[in-house]
Amino acid sequence: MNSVDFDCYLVTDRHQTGGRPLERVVRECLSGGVRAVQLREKDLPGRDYFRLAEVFRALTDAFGARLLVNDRIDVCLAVGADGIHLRSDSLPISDVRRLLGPERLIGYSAHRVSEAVEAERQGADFVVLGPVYDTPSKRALGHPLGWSEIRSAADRVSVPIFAIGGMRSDRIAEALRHGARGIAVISALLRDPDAREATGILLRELKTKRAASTASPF
Ligand code: 3NM
Repeated sequence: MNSVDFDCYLVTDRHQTGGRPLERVVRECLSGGVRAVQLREKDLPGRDYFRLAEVFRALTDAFGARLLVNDRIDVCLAVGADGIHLRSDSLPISDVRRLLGPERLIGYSAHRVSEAVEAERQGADFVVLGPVYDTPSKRALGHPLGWSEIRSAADRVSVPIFAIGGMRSDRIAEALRHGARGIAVISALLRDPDAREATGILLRELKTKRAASTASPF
């Protein structure tokens, strides 16, 4: 149960859908094949976040997909989500593991290699590392990391690493080449007028490039 069985991690931001309801756009992504969604609507009050999480639990269940909730352990438990996604200002990973038990997934947002190493040590199941490229919502984090940080994190931790920040289909080959398990995305899918089609393109690219990167040289 507690396994990272996806390589494209869709992160939500209802402000990036061009006025379309978030649920509708995420449904399109799920029907295009997305297997894991992180509900991340940081500006919603608890009650609204919980209600939205209920809707997303039903939606992801209908597609047999994973639902992870950003930061809110109470909301994660209340809606029966598959996991939690933590960040540096969340409760410590090891305490969350104690609260949630071994079955639920714990993802962690890291911004440098040392944080990825520490997240694994504390019991995270996977790490999202970025921003790899410049991305408007993350300029406060400073300079983009570039691919070398993904490479050194992948060399130092054994949990899967997902590259985030400016990920698009034409950057998948680089992500995999630098040791990432996959990518985490917002705008590449949520901003696309045809999110189902965009998801299909992204997932086909992941599959093709993964097959190429694991092909035997002989
Ligand atoms: N976290 P897009 S970058 C939510 O570096 C988020 O931790 C980041 O959006 C990090 O796919 C980011 O549109 C935004 O670039 C990702």
